[in-house]
Amino acid sequence: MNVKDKRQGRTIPEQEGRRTMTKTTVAKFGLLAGGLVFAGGLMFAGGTQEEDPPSVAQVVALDECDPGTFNAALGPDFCKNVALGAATKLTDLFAKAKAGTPDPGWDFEPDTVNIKQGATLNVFDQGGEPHTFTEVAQFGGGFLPVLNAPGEDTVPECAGGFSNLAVAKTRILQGSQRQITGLSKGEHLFECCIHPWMRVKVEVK
Ligand SMILES: [Cu+2]
Repeated sequence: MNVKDKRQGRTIPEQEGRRTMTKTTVAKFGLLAGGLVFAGGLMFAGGTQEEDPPSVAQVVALDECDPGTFNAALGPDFCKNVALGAATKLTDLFAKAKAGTPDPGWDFEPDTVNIKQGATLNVFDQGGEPHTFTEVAQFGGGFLPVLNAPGEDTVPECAGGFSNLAVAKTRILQGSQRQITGLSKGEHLFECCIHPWMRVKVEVK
């Protein structure tokens, strides 16, 4: 991800850069994959010259937050439940996490994603509250100790919570999506830094 930031950091305002970086990164990575021989000519043509456009894989974030109890504690409109009748109260969510049996209604689906190098991962928050989709070296605890399993420490990638810009950039608000591009071949682990039992393993071939 740092590569993208460096590539985009030159002239584009930071906010805009963040929004546009996925598209341009796809284009650039695609071009690199397509062959550097033609790079000079293709650079101005954008990403449309690829013979096989990168495929897109979908991941959805789900939850069953209860608006009454969540919003009383976390602010109005924090939770917009879309689970049609299924709802977990905030205190129940805490209790289940503390017991080491976190609520399965908070979930990324699918749990494992297989993509080819160059493909785009679209992560859509179809739940009622915010999540993060954060790459981690190893699965572990998020930045809210109250939601971590017993004895589970915060992983370095989640440390600091949203006051850490690197974590904040991985946040996905309800009803919005985040695109992940440029993943190298091999295994990548992603988790939610708020609800750390929400985990996805991405295999890039
Ligand atoms: Cu979450």
